[in-house]
Amino acid sequence: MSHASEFVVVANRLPVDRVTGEDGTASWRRSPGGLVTAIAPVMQRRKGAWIGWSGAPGEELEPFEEDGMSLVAVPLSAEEVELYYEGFSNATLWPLYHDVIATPIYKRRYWDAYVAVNRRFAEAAAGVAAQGAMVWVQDYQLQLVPAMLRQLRPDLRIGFFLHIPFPPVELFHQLPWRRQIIEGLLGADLVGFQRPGAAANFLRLARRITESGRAQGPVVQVGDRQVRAQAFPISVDVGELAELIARPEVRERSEEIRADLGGAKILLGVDRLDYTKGIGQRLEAFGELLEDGELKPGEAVFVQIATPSRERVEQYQLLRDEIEQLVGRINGEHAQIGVPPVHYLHNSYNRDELAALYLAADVMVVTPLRDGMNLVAKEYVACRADLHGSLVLSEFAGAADELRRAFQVNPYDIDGLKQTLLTALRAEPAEQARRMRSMRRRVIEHDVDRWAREFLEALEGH
Ligand code: ADQ
Repeated sequence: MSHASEFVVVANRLPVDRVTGEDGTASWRRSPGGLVTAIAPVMQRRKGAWIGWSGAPGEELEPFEEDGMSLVAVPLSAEEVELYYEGFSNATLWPLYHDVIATPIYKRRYWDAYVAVNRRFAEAAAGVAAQGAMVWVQDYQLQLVPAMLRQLRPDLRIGFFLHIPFPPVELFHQLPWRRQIIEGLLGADLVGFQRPGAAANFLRLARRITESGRAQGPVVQVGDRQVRAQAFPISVDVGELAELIARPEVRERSEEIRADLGGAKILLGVDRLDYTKGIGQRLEAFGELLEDGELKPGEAVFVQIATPSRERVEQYQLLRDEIEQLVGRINGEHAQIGVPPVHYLHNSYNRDELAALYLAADVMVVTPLRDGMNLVAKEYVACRADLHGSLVLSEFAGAADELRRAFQVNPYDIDGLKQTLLTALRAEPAEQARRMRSMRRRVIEHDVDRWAREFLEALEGH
């Protein structure tokens, strides 16, 4: 492999999904999502390469070009998917970094695989980066890559961005490999987080480990290098969403959804089916409002879209059963024929359908128990150019820092959540518009392009 790329992104997954045509031929399609959209123009301008797993266990692929990007697949065996991805990434780090909502599983076999796979990603990056190139490593699956890569290629400028929360010292200290993770991250020149509090948590830990004491500003001294840690709140592709909601078929679909639901007020949840998202809490609160008679069946419906996620991890299987039971109980108690109060859809939808749902929803309910940012909240705001609708938002989502005019809520407080749902449902149009206008200003000015630009400028200027 030649050392050719001036800009390299390293992420668990490649930014493309395989699609199989009707004639059985396979091709690639750019994955949906803001990260790819934000980074693709930079990739195309700077002869970029993206390093990631294809998503198929055991698959070996030659580097290929797609969409003006050069893609380098890192192979993972089925066993590595189980130990590094489902194990250390999603059964150890994910719950630990989300306030131990579920109990993290600490297994040495998981850790060994995490180290081996991180090394493979670092070697792949070292193999494609041009002299002095900029490398941007993404997320919790690859926290050892910065230090491994620096050792292989001290000439590179290395950035790292964590998409999920970074826990307080007291929780992080549970991790048997805490020192290695911090040292891994300290291989970067710039470590980006969603919230200032996360950057502060990291700085505290890093200063303790390096015994560097308090430095000036948000930096840690590591030998003769300075590592900077700072918040760069991620955002959505406002332009893409504006284009979607302008399409006549999206507007028609939104009207159709409203008509299908019989003119009831619509509360909407859109999440990966994950125990951090607070899906149970919001359904519980809605069920109690029906129980108490605060809401009449037919007056309001709850549409919960839950994308299947990490289905081989046990905690996710348990969660699915729990949510499905809860939905069954609420509908069993409160449905009238043809009018179930909860519409639960365990499926993934395309962007058109999501935009139509956002446009149809009177109240968007985003109640994570902990969330790095939560893009759904920002997508809803970006779609409501009509200034209608209310956003109920957990104070434990990163988005709460910016969306101050949402109806903010502590999702553990079921009474508070019930009250907030009612207030949001009953907000006058003028109040909805006031809140929405202020939130839209923030999201429109701070879209995902700006996020990528600010991170890369900070890295370049480091
Ligand atoms: P996630 O935990 O996946 O992301 P989120 O930020 O809400 O959470 O992003 C989910 C994305 O998937 C959104 O763009 C949403 O539209 C889409 N989506 C959700 N359900 C869908 C469905 N049923 N069909 C189709 N699309 C669906 C992690 C962190 C977040 C952080 C992001 C980005 O956990 O805190 O905001 O990364 O950094």
